[in-house]
Amino acid sequence: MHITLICPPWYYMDKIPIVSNNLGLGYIGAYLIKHGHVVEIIDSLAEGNRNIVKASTKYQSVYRIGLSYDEIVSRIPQGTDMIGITAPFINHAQIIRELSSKIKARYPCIPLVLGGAYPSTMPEHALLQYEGERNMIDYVVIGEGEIPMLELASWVAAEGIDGVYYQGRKQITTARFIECLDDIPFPARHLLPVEKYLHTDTLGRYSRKRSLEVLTSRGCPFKCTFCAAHPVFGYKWRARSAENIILEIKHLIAAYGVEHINFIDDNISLDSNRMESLLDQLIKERLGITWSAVSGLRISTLNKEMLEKIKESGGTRINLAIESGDPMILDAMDKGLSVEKIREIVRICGKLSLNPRGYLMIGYPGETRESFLKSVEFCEELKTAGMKTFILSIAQPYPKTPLWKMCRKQGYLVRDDMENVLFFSEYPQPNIITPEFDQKEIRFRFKLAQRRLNPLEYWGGKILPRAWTKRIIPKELKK
Ligand code: B12
Ligand code: SF4
Repeated sequence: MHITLICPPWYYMDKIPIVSNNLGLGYIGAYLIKHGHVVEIIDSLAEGNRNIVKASTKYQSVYRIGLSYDEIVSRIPQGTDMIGITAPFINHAQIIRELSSKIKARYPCIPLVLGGAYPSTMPEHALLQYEGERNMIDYVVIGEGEIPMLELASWVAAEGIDGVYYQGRKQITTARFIECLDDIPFPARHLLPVEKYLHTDTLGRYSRKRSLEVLTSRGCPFKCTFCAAHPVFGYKWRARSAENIILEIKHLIAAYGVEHINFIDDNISLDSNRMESLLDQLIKERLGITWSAVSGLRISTLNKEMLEKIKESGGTRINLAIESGDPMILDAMDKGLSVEKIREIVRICGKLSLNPRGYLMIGYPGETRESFLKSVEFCEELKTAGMKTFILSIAQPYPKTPLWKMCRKQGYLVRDDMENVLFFSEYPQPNIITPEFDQKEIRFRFKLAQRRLNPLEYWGGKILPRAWTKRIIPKELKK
């Protein structure tokens, strides 16, 4: 079969030429090619990331970044038998509707498959993209896409494929998880516009070093109440061997001259033996690269020996998932983390000059003014112990998470319209209000935390959202 995979345009709050490394499409493409299919990928985000236009969603103005829909449709190669679109976020729903309707208008008979975190989390919502009487999406894939996509391409009847949902199917199932990740090929980066990814990090910032993303494990056994990772990769942690990861890194160095690796795992250090083995090999092989773990390292998995190896192996920009400095809130989040452990790990990082950054969440249900201040004071203490800066966000209940279920039950949601809900929780736009706080109070707390913890990003009473991004906004976009 000839399959065309598409990364759609994105909505974003800032006017920045963002890219995605598209590892999801890369993995699916490589898997299909391994089994004899012909694959092409249209990365409309990276290819069109200078095409930034204002767009309106139900509650907020955003920017739409990427090629126009007509341009995407015109790039679909003749002879395509099946089209797959990735939708990594729930707020992609509107874009998916618009794009799929354009594709179906031109190619009504080509089956359209949708995968990613959005359909995995809200399959019914994702499937029912009507325009008049016509359904835009033929199949929705829930969970890992490699096996269902291969089976669809191999003409296996859809009713027999786990993780494939379509109109008329009664049961929603999740795709079979790939048990041995070493068995699947590396992402088909040769189909992607990799040159466009090399100098832009995951948040659209300029990266001096040639950098690419690598995924070394899937799944996470923890149940942090706010986390939306499980609908795609599940609770069972599956990991690639250190040898397999080193092979991929060597390939990236040889093929793309990569100097820095961004590991994007949910939980890269869960198994300390595997993590140490990976670090040992990075040290032994002297690959001359640096690396970071963008999603944050789980503090409970770290210790002094591991941190020393992280440093020696080229680990930079260490992000620590702290979330709160109040033990009561940490417990409410089911973080399984104590403030003593946080303190210990930050001190060691400080001594090793690892300059960690901490994730901090504001506005979790139960957070009173007192517990918020306790959290900020704790973070100030961490700054004196070696924490470089804090990445602040406002608690956002993503669908199907325990936090979302609880907020719904308690009537805490400002808007229960997950497609359109204010998605950009690092901005002061709270979607939770509780007896302890309203939206105004959360904005106040956010600004206060920003001023006390990140004074450089706070100026004259105004938060400078991503002041650093200005560095890479091209002149033509600064209108
Ligand atoms: C890197 C990352 C980012 C990067 C870039 C994302 C990207 N896609 O490149 C950045 C930093 C920009 C980012 C931003 C955000 N992110 Co993010 N991000 C991630 C992260 C850590 C890795 C994504 C990734 O590449 N995974 C690896 C690939 C292999 O997985 P995948 O893309 O899901 O693909 C698999 C399946 O989904 C499926 N599949 C995917 N596409 C397709 C297509 C077809 C046709 C098929 C059949 C199957 C299929 O098969 C693939 C292989 O098995 C994930 C966590 C995670 N574990 O995935 C969170 C995650 C996706 N992000 C999340 C969130 C919440 C956000 C933000 C909203 C955060 C914020 N507050 O601003 C923003 C949204 C930005 C926006 N414009 O809307 C949530 C998604 C929640 C949701 N349900 O929508 C996740 C799951 C994190 C979490 N634990 O909660 N993110
Ligand atoms: S936040 Fe991290 S540790 Fe917690 S469940 Fe999600 S991936 Fe696992």
